[in-house]
Amino acid sequence: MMRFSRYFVRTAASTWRFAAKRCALAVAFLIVVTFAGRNSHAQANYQPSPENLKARQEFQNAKFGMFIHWGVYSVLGSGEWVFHDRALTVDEYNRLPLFFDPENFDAKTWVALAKAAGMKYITITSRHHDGFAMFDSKVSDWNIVQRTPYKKDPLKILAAECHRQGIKLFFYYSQLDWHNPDYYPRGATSWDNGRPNRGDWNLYLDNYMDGQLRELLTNYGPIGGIWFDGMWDKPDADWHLAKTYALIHELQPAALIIPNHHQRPKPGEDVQTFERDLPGQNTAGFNTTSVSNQLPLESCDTLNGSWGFNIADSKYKSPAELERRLVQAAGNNSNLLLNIGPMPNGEIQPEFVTRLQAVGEWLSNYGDSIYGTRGGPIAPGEWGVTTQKDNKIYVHILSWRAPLFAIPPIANKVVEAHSMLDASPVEFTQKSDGVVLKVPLPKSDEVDRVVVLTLAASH
Ligand code: FHN
Repeated sequence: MMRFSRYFVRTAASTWRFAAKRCALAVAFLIVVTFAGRNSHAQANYQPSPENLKARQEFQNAKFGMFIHWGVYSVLGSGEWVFHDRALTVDEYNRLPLFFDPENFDAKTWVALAKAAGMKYITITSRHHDGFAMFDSKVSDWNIVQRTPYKKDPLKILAAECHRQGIKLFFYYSQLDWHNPDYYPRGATSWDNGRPNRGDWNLYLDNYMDGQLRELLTNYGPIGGIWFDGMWDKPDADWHLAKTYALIHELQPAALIIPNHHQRPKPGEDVQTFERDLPGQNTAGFNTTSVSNQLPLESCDTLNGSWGFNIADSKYKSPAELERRLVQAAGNNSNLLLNIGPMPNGEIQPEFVTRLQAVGEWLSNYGDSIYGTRGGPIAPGEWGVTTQKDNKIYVHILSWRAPLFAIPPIANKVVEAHSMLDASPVEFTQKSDGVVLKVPLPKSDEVDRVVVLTLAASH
């Protein structure tokens, strides 16, 4: 409901702006077009470097990542939008960091949990829409080192641990800022929170935001990339994307730019991401764009219903649901970035831990059908999906009720088929109109019957 109202706020605001634009003078219209044009060119003539192209492949091979929303908002246990949802003033929100002291934060445990879950990368909020830097930033004192009793930089500690344990670290960075007065003119999610009615947009982008991005790309070793969010708050603004994207690619050519702007990918962006939907679906209401066939794809979702720690949210997805979601993502040629919101004391709640461990256990048996694969040759459906790697097609049957299972024609000859469950052979017949597999009915706790088809080499 809360989520709905947020998007409603956004939708209502953009509808109003749209109506206003239609009535506005042609000249105003031209300005909007020019601004949108600037963003749509983003980093024009961008040629990804060889390191970047390699990083894209590795990203696609990784398939499963841990999303972490963690900030001073977690103190209130009411999600990461609490500043906005309770319409707090800046002065009121400024008190929150005083209570953020995550004495039990242990990067080793976090990274070990991601690994136990079979996750290959971590994407953590370096700052969310409250603009609060969860890292040691010299650009402003609105950061964890200067404003909290904790006084340390958890991203530094986490980055070191990720490097030690061989996990890639990405930084989520909110372009939207509810705290900085220079985020002006304000966007669709704004409310009167005590900021002055003036501000310098150019200063916000070129000094503040790019300054912090420079810090994130220079002080934490090689990072996987930057995961942007919040442009949807001011879709018509000039976000100086060309400048920002060029800065990132110059500082770390292999770092991937992953924008969650819900628009078509723009030049300079390296991954297309989808929030709470698989690529091509739109159950969330804002995933209306077409799916890129050039860029790696990612889909993010929550383990319960919240991004930031929410003490009242117990809508945990079961391990079976999570496994199914991962399989569907892989079959749609996408990664799954699964979110947890750690508690303000730095611990990850047990409901998340046990579920992630269960997914990791499943992956220890079925990982070959997920990691390093790409979407398979058969269109995903209610029944399931396919993934493929080298001369293997993995048929992931998620729903079936009959002992015979038919799939559409496959170009190459199938030379062998077996069940991944126990390596037992699967009888099959291949004809020009399809392949029929003999698959015994599922066991009661079976999430995914994976049949591995080995193909003859094509000549
Ligand atoms: O508003 C945010 C939300 O808090 C969360 O960070 C998600 C993650 O994809 N993105 C935004 C909504 O699009």
